[in-house]
Amino acid sequence: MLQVGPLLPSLHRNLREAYDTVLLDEQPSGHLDEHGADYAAVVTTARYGVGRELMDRLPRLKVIVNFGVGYDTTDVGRAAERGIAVSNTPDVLNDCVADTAVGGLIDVMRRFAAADRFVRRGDWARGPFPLATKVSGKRVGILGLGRIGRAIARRLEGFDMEISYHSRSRVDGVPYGYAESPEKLAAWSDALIVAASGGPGTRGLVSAGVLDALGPEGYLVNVARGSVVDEPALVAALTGGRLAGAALDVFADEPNVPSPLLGLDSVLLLPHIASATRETREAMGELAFRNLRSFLENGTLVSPVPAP
Ligand code: 8YV
Repeated sequence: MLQVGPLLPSLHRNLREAYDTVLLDEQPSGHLDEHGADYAAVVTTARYGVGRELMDRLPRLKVIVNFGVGYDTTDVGRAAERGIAVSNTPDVLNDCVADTAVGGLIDVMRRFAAADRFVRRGDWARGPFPLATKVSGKRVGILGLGRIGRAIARRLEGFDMEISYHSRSRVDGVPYGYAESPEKLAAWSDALIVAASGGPGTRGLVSAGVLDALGPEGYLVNVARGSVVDEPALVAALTGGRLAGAALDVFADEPNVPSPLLGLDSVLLLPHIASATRETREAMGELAFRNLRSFLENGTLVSPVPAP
């Protein structure tokens, strides 16, 4: 089994104990020229994945086990062509990602992190912190009403918020309004939460036009992928005062954060931590391990990614 990228220590340990595990990072360059055909299984994370180039160097590959719900770093189209099975870790992280989205929304509207900086700077002695924006009762648009989007919506109901969404298609049986386009959703919303999956289908979905529709009183929260938002347009809107604020857990080129955002008090910047609790990461590791074991024992995955 080939490990691509660092893994959660407990997952790494379990893999090493159960299987002959080779870390690609520790191999000399050219390792795959000689040994590429030795590997039937790869375990990786959503951060690294298996792109086309790496996949093509593994001619006997049968399974890619991805730690993470997102699999935009793996070329699933190519995997399907080659009959390579791919798994991810859905559901077990819904709560933590939804908690982070709601926490980010409240933080950026009430400006808690900015207020904390205000106190630490000693500014309180010079006067009160400027008034912020009320959270409860506001209109929130959710872009992508999958499992995580629905977990976010359920939480927002507790804040008496009005909720609408836009997804590729309408979701049956939910009590939320459907907007025909991201622009229409943004125009209606006080805050827009991005919970759509990454990948080519959603690249730049939150465009300059969507940000304009959200407007100077609007807030953006992104717990999905940096690629879903036109990042230069977002930076321009925030620095130009055409958006009230943003809570961002994901960026186009992690770990690099656009430098103009670093000095902005209206932005909450998080280092891709939405799923990063001990409980959730352990559950993700267990699910990844069960996927590999199941595939190697009986050729089936516990949580296969949907067909592309
Ligand atoms: C993790 C994520 O940070 O699940 C995902 O898609 O983005 C996060 O949960 C990631 O899996 C770690 O590589």
